[in-house]
Amino acid sequence: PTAGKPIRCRGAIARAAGEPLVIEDIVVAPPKEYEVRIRIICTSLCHSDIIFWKLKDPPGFVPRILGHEAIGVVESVGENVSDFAEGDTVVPTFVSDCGECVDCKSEKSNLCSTLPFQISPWMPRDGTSRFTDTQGNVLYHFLSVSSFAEYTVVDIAHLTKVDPAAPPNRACLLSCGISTGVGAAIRTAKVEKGSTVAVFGLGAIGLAVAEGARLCGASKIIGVDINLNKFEMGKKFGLTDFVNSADLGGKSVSQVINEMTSGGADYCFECVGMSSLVQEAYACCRKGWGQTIVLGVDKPGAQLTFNSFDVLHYGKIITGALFGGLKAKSDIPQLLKRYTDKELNLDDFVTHEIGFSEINTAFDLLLQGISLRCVIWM
Ligand code: CXF
Ligand code: ZN
Repeated sequence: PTAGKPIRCRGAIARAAGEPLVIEDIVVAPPKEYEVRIRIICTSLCHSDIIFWKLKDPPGFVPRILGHEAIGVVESVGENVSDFAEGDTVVPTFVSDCGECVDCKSEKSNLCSTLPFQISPWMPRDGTSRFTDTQGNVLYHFLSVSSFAEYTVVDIAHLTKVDPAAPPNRACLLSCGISTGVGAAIRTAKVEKGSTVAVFGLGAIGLAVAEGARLCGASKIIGVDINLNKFEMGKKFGLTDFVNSADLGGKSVSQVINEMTSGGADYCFECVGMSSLVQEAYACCRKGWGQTIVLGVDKPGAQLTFNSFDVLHYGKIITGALFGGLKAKSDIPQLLKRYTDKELNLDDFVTHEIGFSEINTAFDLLLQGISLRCVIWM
């Protein structure tokens, strides 16, 4: 009975940069063509939400509905939607996967060209909003998902159908962070059995890299962080060694890792978003075949510099990946199956679960480095 009509429901609105979200009634318009309206079951907080929540300007789009890691059920579909129907369980993603463009058809890329990744405050296809507050003011979207609301509208290219029997408080993690880390290890780097891996930054992304490397059979997985507690958490995801980067006795992290690995790790992953740490990672991946994979989100415009002779001489690879190089529509269901087959550890990422009305607590827990993932139930 709600199809085709606006839905009034609760949303957590970011009204000012860095200020607590406010839960208010919002109005969610019906989906337009190629769009689906979803009832969110649960969502979780990813560190990118915090980065954009704090941003003053540019772009500083407020008022806004943040959130981009979630799972939900299709409430209704717009015109030209044939692959989704009311009642389907779906995972939205900030990356699109149209399946038809040259990039989606290539095995070498996950960067869909039909709806290329952009940090836009609008719906990706027609550049308008589906949200208003009760005064009729437009609310901005976030990363094509906006899951901090009971209902949202998502483009079909940003939506993956999943097994409705899967536990939602686990499946939702595959919407962004855990897929990004696991994907970076298994798809972008293609870590081989017996490899040595160094992970810089042990938040959820770094620990998901460790988990991916563990699945690939890496023999040494070194975690670098300033918080020793993260090593304890990380053992459940395959971490074998720990380097406390705040206490190196005068050495650099790269020196320590070069010693631990007799000349450099096969794969280094930067999961903080700090250019100095990317340099360190690059300095301790092995000459000849070492790879450094950049996953951390730095400030817009941040630069990386390299010594040209080092690049020429050492033949190392440096690359990055959005969403771990995964294609959402095919890879999310596969990762979910690896979870239900008890191969992939998702359980230990969920350190906290709260109700929607307590959403600001999720921000506190992540900012203090206490949580990995806090699931927020609608
Ligand atoms: C990020 C990826 C890099 C740009 C900002 C958003 N995605 C999800 O957390
Ligand atoms: Zn994210």
